[in-house]
Amino acid sequence: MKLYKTTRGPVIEHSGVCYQVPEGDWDRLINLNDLENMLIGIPQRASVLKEFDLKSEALAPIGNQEVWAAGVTYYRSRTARIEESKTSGGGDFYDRVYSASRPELFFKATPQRVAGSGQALRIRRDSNWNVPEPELALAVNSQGKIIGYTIGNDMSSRDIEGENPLYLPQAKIYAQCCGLGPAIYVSSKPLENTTDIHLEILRDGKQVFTGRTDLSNMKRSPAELVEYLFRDNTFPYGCFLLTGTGIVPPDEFTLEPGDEIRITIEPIGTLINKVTRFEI
Ligand code: DO4
Ligand code: MG
Repeated sequence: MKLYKTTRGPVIEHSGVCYQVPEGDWDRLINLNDLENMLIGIPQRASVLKEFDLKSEALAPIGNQEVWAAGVTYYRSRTARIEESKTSGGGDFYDRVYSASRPELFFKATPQRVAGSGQALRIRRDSNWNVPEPELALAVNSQGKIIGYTIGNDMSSRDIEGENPLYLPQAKIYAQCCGLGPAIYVSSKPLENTTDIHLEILRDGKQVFTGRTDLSNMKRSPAELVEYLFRDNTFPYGCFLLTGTGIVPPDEFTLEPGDEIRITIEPIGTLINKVTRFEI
């Protein structure tokens, strides 16, 4: 069941048809104990939403939740970061965190730094090497239960992080640094290991990069990441946790203003964002 936050409040899409969700408060809704069953019952009870264009009315599926992210959970991310931080001597840290039992977890975004599908994401004006990081995002309620899945884009400035690993918050947290959406795929079942993550980048309508990975390449389980995140921490509204990237474009690639980033994870959908640099 796909749950959207829209200009008309929460909406579910079921077999191509949209229905209004009776609970209009997003934070309360995603923290309901029996969310999945409540949503499953809606098509029998509610009337179909008419004259409703999901594409133009959907917002980022976030209310007051914080966005966190895990790092170096894929071998590809470890290797790319060892390479980019070679001259700063940061490489050993990435190798160590890849094999340690404690994962790398970092704060990624407040809700106002998040862009939904169709909205613009930014690259920093003081960076010349920027990439999208396409990641499975876990929607977690205040009790630490994974209630569903969405798509995250952990936009990153590789030159800033590569200069010194301590610059990571600047490389990763800035205005419009995080894509999220288009919907939460609400499910109490874990996603299959074969679930594909696909990235496509278009420039002037032409493909300039494409890459894919799947969840079997992720070194840590979603449950393990959530368990660490909730150790000695509370999230009264729940939170989102991006699970790390397994797709890194070649070193000579950098995003440019005007590029379109498309990240697809079925059964969630496609998160589409254009890149800008200056407007905040
Ligand atoms: O270690 C730095 C960040 C890693 C990251 O964001 C990722 O692996 O996705
Ligand atoms: Mg990342």
